[in-house]
Amino acid sequence: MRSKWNWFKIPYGKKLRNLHKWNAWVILILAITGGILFIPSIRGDLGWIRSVLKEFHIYIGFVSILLLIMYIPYLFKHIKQLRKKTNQKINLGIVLFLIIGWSLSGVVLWQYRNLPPSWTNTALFWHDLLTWVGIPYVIYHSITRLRWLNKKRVASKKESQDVQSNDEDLNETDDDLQKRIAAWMEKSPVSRRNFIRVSVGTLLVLGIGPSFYKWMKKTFDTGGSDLTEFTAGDGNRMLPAPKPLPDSQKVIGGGSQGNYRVYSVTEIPSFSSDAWSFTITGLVGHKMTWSWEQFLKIPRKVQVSDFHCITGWSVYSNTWEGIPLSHLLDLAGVDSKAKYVKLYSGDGVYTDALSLDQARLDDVMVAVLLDGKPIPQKLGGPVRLVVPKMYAYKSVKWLQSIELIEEEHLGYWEVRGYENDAWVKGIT
Ligand SMILES: Nc1nc2c(c(=O)[nH]1)N[C@H]1C(S)=C(S)[C@@H](COP(=O)(O)O)O[C@H]1N2
Ligand SMILES: [Mo]
Repeated sequence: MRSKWNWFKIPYGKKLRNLHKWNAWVILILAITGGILFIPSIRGDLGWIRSVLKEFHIYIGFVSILLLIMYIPYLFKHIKQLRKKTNQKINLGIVLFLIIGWSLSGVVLWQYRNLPPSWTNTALFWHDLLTWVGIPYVIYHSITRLRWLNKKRVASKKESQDVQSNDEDLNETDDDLQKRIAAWMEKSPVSRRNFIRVSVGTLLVLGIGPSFYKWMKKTFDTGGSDLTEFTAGDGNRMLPAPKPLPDSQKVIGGGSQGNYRVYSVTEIPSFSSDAWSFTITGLVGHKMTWSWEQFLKIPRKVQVSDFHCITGWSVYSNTWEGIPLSHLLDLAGVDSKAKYVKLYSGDGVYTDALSLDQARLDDVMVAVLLDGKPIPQKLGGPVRLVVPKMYAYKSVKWLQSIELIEEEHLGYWEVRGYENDAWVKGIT
């Protein structure tokens, strides 16, 4: 190939067609990768692939922004040209709104480490909402504008004017199938087209509507109603039930604001008090093991704190009741050689670690109750760690064992690309 490809020398119409085609591919890739990243139940199965997928999604997101920038010089000409085509103008407006919204919120989510949670919360909301609305719209747009559906219309238009709109561009291969379709469309093109539009629209609404509704309900319900549901359907059998302290009983935080997304890298484990124990081992004066009954006798405290996941969601004003981690460390007596606190989940897979200084922060808690109720299985009960000033991947669910160690340990997600430094920006 001798001739150099030069974007600026391509005719306007072809430029728009190219941009449209590339944009379609980019959105398809973003929809697929984003969809996979969104599904909580496959986080564990994905493992490190998740981190790579997320990075890939971000790169492709930048490609999408680049295409938007490449389009801007032609925006006004394009709008002018669509003067009388109201539907296409509306479509253009919707698509631009979607792409700009996805881009802005995406950049904020990408920069989460440098921004306070309120920003990422808002960005995640818009990123999700635009996806719930935008992807069905894009699917509808792609199906109802398939070439053969518009064949007749385009063909008749062609006589009088040049066809500028890229997706109406006609590919004139006359194979049998196309002929048959053309004949079929000939009979009653408009009603058939409408029939297909209505069918596609209905299928999309029926297929995506329920999940969208669920998402809306979760998002706009700030009462933490999932907590009630999780508690009611709890699979843990921990007896006796822990008795809440007065502050916990009163739920002094006023009840959790927002909903947890239930994450687990394994199947959600369930526990029974017969088989459950809590241990502290490693570089300690006395190794400790508690049964559930013994564990409940250790004095607890109540705190109200917020909970932030790096993916952009937060749950505010949780009333936790539990044992300050520093108190447990004192009971075991930390050896002078010990530098880190390694945390083991009862799921047998998930671990994380804190430095001794971090572990001794006064809001780092081995929690047993949330909003006055035993922590349900899905949220890490019977016992989970909470580290309010750090991103929630440090808050190990189903915590059952603590080991004091000398060398640094990288936790489950840290090995798979998350920063070991998990401080949340903008909170103290
Ligand atoms: N054992 C275990 N603990 C875990 C996780 C996990 O997958 N397994 N996920 C972490 C992450 S990334 C987050 S955001 C929170 C989620 O807590 P939730 O499932 O109660 O919402 O738990 C953290 N602790
Ligand atoms: Mo997370």
